[in-house]
Amino acid sequence: MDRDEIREQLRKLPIDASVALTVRVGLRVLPWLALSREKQVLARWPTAHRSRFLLAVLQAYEIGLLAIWGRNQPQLSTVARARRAAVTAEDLNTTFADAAALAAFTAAFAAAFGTEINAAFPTDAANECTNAAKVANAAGIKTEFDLNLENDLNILRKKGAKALIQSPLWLPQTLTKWTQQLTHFQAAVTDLSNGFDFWLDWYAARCRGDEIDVDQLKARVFLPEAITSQSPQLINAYLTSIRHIHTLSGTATAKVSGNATLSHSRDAIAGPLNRVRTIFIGDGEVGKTSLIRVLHSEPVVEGIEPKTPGIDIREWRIPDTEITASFWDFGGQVMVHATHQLFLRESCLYVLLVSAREKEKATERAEYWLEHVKSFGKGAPVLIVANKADKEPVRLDENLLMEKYPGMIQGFFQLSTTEAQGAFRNQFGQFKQAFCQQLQAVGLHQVQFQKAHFAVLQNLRQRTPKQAFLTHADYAALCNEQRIDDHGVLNSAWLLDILDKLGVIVHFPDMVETEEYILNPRWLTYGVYTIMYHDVARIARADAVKLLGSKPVIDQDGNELAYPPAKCRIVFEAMRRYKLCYFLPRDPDQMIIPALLPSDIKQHGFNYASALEFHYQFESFLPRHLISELIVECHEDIADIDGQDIVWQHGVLLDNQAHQTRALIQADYHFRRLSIWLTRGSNTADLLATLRDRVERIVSRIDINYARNIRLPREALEPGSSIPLEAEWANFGQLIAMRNKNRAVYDHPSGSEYSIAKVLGLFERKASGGDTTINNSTTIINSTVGGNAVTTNEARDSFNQH
Ligand SMILES: Nc1nc2c(ncn2[C@@H]2O[C@H](COP(=O)(O)OP(=O)(O)OP(=O)(O)O)[C@@H](O)[C@H]2O)c(=O)[nH]1
Ligand SMILES: [Mg+2]
Repeated sequence: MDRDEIREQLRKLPIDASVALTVRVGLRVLPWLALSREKQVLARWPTAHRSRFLLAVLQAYEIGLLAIWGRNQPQLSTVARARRAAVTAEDLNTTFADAAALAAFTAAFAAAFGTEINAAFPTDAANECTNAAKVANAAGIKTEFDLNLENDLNILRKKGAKALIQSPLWLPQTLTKWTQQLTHFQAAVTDLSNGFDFWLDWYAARCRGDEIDVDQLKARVFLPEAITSQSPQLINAYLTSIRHIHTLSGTATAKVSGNATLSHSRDAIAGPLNRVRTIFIGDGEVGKTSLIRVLHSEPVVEGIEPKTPGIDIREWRIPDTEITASFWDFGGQVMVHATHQLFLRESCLYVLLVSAREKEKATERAEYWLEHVKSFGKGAPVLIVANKADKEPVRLDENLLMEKYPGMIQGFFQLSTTEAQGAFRNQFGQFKQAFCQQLQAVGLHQVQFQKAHFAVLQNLRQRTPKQAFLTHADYAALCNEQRIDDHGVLNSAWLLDILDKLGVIVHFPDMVETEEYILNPRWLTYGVYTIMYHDVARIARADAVKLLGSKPVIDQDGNELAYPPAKCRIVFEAMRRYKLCYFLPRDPDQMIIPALLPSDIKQHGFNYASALEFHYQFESFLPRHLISELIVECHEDIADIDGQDIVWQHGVLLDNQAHQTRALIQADYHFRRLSIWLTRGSNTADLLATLRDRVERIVSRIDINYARNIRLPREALEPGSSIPLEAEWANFGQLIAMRNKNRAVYDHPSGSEYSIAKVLGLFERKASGGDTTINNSTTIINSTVGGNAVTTNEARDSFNQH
């Protein structure tokens, strides 16, 4: 059958039929996937990527299958895009262009792009069928393939897409050569030894035409982020572990075939935890706590809500579901913005509140917080609430925000929490509906727990009222009891990470010094924020202990949180580890919290005129934690002038003995800039390299764009170039790109000319061992600046020119 014939047939059928047919033909040619000249299956794919590619193809089939059952789910398109993005364009052009992979991959993805399935899809489907037919032809099974294709179309016409997917893949009389090839395929897949047994069973079930369990299929397609970000081996282990999850009707499905066994199969029946986290953010007094009150049907009276000290945690059952949302209500005071990063997480729903202000201001504040979500929440979904609309309407530039944060914003709402049951009743109803929908969408991606995991969780919950801590040894014993190993893929460390993401415990993997996990997240948040809100930049340990123990604290479940002196160390350690504070080297009993230092500049007498100047210009916002963390990292070098440490909230003077150089660092939030001035000396470039390294490491944790600029020193002017009246700047990355292209002179737009070698000679560390500068970076990406290919670093440096 040729392409046009197939297309004509598909045109007469619902779109599902096209999806089902493409998935079927893809499945049929799967055993020929990436066949090398030596007839080795998978061998055409680079060894290092084989598992990843194979998993991508198999997951693509699953997306296609689910599209047949719930094609209009917007979440499915999101998942399809994410999986597609996991395979780079380069992979697709080279390795995936492989005929069998193409049939499998593109067809299944095209099928899943919900809204994009349109009248053209039967054509695409017909293309994939003919591609698959070519593979069949090359494999010498063309006649068999055609017979089955005819048969598929027959079933589609008579019984529809779902029936087709749940019928045997091959007519019995056509299973000759194919079975031989299947054996090769199975051997190649088993050789990968990355847990693909699961998929071989899965494939066997598709070949038999087993019934599709849609709930299970959903659980496999909507994987939690904590899983998708892992290796194919872990993803496969997870898929294996959820084979027996509860279906919605509550019965365990055990239609697994083959002889692969689960390590804990007899007690593996479990399901999702049914918990999602929502984070309420926004400036102080915009009404976050009030909105949470309204959702709990509590009255809101203007003027009586106290400031939220740090983070409050409350639970809320999503109406008509089994899912409980935990609301994390972040206090909006500026001094704790830097601290919030510790507790912002991915895979949450964010509710961002702004309140009535002039348009630019409200939009700017929304952007400020959206940058946080983008950076720390990895682009999680956000609902934007313009609150206090009873006073005056909040005017937000919605188009600008939608454009700047594509895919993140799921809705805008004008609300009044004081009038939520009055004049703004309808608006509140709309918000609540969208809110519940979004929570359920986040809930789709829940981790599916095994019974053993649930048992650990339950045990931890029972302990929480009595104790806020769990020793590492107790946790190990608990896992041991439930036969959760400390090795293997879904091990006790993995469980710990998941429990942290769910907000059940707080676990900082890097805090090896402490011997305990914190069972009650509130214990740590309350501890850290109590110290931050005390608003004293220098505090002795003993006083901090007194402060923490000064009044009883009750958590959301009514448990009293105790801060015995021995445990307070954990709060200090978390703050030190996460660079919220440092201890004075000359008096280690004194804790210094840079974010709480006075904001007035300290007198430092630094000579700007002769200094070299380098700065980071941030595109959207200067992260609050950057300067505090930098101060903590450099605290041993803080200059002491007349017995005074020269450090303040937004800046610091460093006296670096090792490099015999002074550096002044200052953050300017208005201009979104971090400036570094350096005294000149033989080691200036070394100190700059160290500082750059630190700054870039801190900001690399978040997804943010910046440019690196340098003030062009006059001594680097080319002979004959007139001395400019004002300071002139150049983009550091661009200068390096020019130097790498053997350009000698930089033409400043003002007309001045500078020697590139002289400029870079002052700012760059001489190339020797252990060099950390970027001048040897050669990665070329497909991006152009002014028509020239540039390196990744340079591309980032030039964001403001795009
Ligand atoms: N008129 C009016 N007042 C409101 C509204 N929502 C909240 N308020 C009042 O605004 C003040 C601040 O509200 P909160 O809910 O405490 O604000 P918040 O965002 O939690 O503040 P922080 O905890 O400091 O970050 C309180 O006095 C509320 O009563 C509203 O929609 N209209
Ligand atoms: Mg509050």
